[in-house]
Amino acid sequence: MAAVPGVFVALGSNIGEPRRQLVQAISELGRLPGTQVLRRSSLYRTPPWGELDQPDFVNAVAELETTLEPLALLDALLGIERAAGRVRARRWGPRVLDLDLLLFSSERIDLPRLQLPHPRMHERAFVMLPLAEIAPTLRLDPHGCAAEIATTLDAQGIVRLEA
Ligand code: PH2
Ligand code: MG
Ligand code: MG
Repeated sequence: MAAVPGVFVALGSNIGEPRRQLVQAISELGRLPGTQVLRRSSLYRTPPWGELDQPDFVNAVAELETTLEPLALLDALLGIERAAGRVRARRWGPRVLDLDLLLFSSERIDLPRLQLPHPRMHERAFVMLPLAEIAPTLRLDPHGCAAEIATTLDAQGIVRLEA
């Protein structure tokens, strides 16, 4: 089967050594079967969103191409999270590694464990800034393209770390 590009994964961490864990996770994404990392954004330090009483996060976005099916990729992401020592605790709480599937090419999926495109990505500056860096013209209809959406969001406190 041909590898599909346009598969975007958001990465986040705010426990341990977030930068090192994100770089490690990106290299593990590239070692998944049938999968290559095509682009990855800079790392961004971002204030916590949702639950404010926790450390700042480091966030990034990577674009993959993969021959994996969406649910197989989701399982592989959970496997990388687990291997990094992720324990599932509070919703929106602190985490060693969070890998969220944002888009799988033009696929639309509405399952309890996987909704694609990710239904809330366009509201979150910690996702849209790194996404707009690597895919500014990517359309997220009906919200517009990634670069336009990113400029409408509150980016206060977000710092782009070196690439
Ligand atoms: N992830 C959350 C909750 N809040 N805030 C930031 N800045 N970055 C995240 O990745 C993040 C968050 C739950 O996944
Ligand atoms: Mg998340
Ligand atoms: Mg997650």
